[in-house]
Amino acid sequence: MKRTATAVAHANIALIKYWGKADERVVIPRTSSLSLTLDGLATRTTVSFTDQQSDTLQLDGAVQFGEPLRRVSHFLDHVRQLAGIKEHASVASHNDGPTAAGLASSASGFAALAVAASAAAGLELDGRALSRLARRGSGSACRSIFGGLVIWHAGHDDVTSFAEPLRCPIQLAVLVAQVNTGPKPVSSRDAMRATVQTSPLYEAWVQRSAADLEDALRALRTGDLGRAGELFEANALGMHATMIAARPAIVYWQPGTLRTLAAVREARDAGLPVWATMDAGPNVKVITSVERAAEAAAWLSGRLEDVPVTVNRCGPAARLISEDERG
Ligand code: 2P0
Repeated sequence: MKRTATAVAHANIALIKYWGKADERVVIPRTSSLSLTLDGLATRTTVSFTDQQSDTLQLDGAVQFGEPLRRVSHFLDHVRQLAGIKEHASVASHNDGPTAAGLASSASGFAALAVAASAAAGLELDGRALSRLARRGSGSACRSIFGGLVIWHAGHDDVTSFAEPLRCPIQLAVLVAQVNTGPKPVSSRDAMRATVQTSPLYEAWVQRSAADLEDALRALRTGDLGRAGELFEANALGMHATMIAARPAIVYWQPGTLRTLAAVREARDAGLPVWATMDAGPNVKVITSVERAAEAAAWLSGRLEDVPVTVNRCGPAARLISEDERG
């Protein structure tokens, strides 16, 4: 058995969002979602099964205890069960971007962990099986197993809830406007649980999201970025409306968020093909076409001097890397 493996995976940004679980234990979502895997914001993770007494976790060089270690160890229990092994593992992970800032570090993190841990444990899993495995670590991670445009079928159990890549006739780019990259006040996991349990707007968003997904897929297939962009923005703002209506309210927005959203509307009024989306944090991601991405980033940077704007294109699938590539 190969005892050590290293994998790299990239963050993904949802275009039609995942927000709320039907089953918390194995992470089955209430809605299907659609995402774009990015070329930046990577996580590189090495897993080694050894004769040590317990699992260990290092994140960007810092030894982790408590909840982060518990979550990784719980995930490794499932890998051990699939592989029929008992050894504990040391896990060392490095993020390109900030951790837990609503920039999808758990997506790239658990996707890289799924690929590295399964290989180190001697499992040979195909893309679908890897996506199902990653999903148990963090829902959005199942989409980072694949590159480019990816759909996560909600399904109804562990077997039917998986991600798969889709062909995308439009070359999309995502600008990330970093309003604040500090850790978020409430984790996505806790925030979505509270929304499902207490928000009177949640069921309406779930129903609308199914229609948004169908309409967005049709718009992408026909090359209609304008229609797709409207749906992406509406779906994300609707998701935030469900959170704001939760009791107590979950408000990730900051003053810089509102300024950035206003700048995106102004850019659109000025003829740029830009639509905003947001995740569980104050940062704003802007969906545009690859052809207009540099122009849109320059326009937004001009308006938002204190908000750094980076350009991301479509990125690749999660993959194992060799000793030489580990750096
Ligand atoms: C998404 N987000 O579709 C949505 C939009 C944030 C807002 O998936 O509890 O870290 O580990 O399954 O995957 C963030 O949620 O949550 C997320 P868990 P996860 O990208």
